[in-house]
Amino acid sequence: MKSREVRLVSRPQGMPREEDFEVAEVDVAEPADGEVLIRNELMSVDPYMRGRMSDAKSYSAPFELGEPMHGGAVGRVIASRREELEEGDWVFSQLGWREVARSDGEGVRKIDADAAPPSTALGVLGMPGLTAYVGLLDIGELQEGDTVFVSGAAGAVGSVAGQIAKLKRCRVIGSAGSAEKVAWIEELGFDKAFDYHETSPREALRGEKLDVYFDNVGGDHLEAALGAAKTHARFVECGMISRYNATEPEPAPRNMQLIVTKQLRIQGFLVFEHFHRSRDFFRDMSGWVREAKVRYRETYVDGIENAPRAFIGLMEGDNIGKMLVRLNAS
Ligand code: NAP
Ligand code: FER
Repeated sequence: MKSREVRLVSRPQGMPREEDFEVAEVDVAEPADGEVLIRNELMSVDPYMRGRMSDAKSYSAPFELGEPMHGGAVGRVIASRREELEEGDWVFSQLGWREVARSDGEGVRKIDADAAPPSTALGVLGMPGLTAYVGLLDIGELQEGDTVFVSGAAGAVGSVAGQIAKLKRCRVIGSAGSAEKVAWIEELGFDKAFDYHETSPREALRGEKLDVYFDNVGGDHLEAALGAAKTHARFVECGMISRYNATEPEPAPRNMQLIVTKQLRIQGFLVFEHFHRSRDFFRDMSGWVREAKVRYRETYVDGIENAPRAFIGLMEGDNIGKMLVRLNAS
């Protein structure tokens, strides 16, 4: 069977370019005993993949040049020689960036497509949602009535983090990169929202006293949050996307002494070490989504040939909510 896959062909310097990727057609063999074939319907592009495109030492191995990349995907079983999977089942796997995946079942998990749209397994009910949940509740130790600032607030993680904070009766401030994004997070109930291209984070946070900063951005946003933090505030260091494509060292934050004088707790975390919370997360978040207490949006790019563009678009802010690639648009 024919399938197309996306390979990394050169390690990006700065912002990735479409030439750093190639889309190749390959033959996929019939499944052997114990194997399964999956036709992916949707694949995820996520900021962490930028790290895997570099060969700097990290938590996990880099993508190999000339090999298909991988990442979260949902699809349907088209042939199975495994007990627990049947043709037609919806599954989640880490075998994204390809149309058809052949697998020995490792990391393949059935999903209930009647309970929630399969796309949500890549967003609000998947890794990004878990990141928001663990980050705010466990790392940030969110308390009712806290004042919380979320950067990257119209993205997959940030939009969920802000809504969890609203559910916990917090005052929530969010930053995002366009007027449309600001309008959306205001609609979600954020108490204050600003477009950081129009108003600097420092100006927007003037007069605010933060208990918690949920950082997705780093840089000037982090500097401004240090300035606006209360004594003993907690900083949840989830991501620093303003740095992921940088080629020069960062000039900011320039006010790190405030960590001492305000006795701040600044903690980074990776969701991979918090999968033990998946069950609690899934129970709570499914309920919140069902009751529309947490709302979500998804931005779709069609066709595997456009997956590199979708990834670059994610870095440039093209998405509202979760960025996904739809592989079999009819
Ligand atoms: P996302 O927010 O849905 O998409 C990325 C967004 O980042 C873009 O839409 C863009 O929105 C914003 N952005 C890009 N460059 C920026 C810049 N220079 N300054 C400010 N904003 C910029 O992605 P996500 O999957 O939800 O991830 C959000 C953050 O969480 C990332 O930092 C990611 O690395 C982190 N993360 C961490 C973990 C973990 O385990 N620690 C897990 C998942 C995600 P604008 O239009 O608003 O600029
Ligand atoms: C992310 C940014 C960085 C993320 C993970 C990392 C899961 C780090 C990964 C690594 O070092 O392997 O958004 O999300």
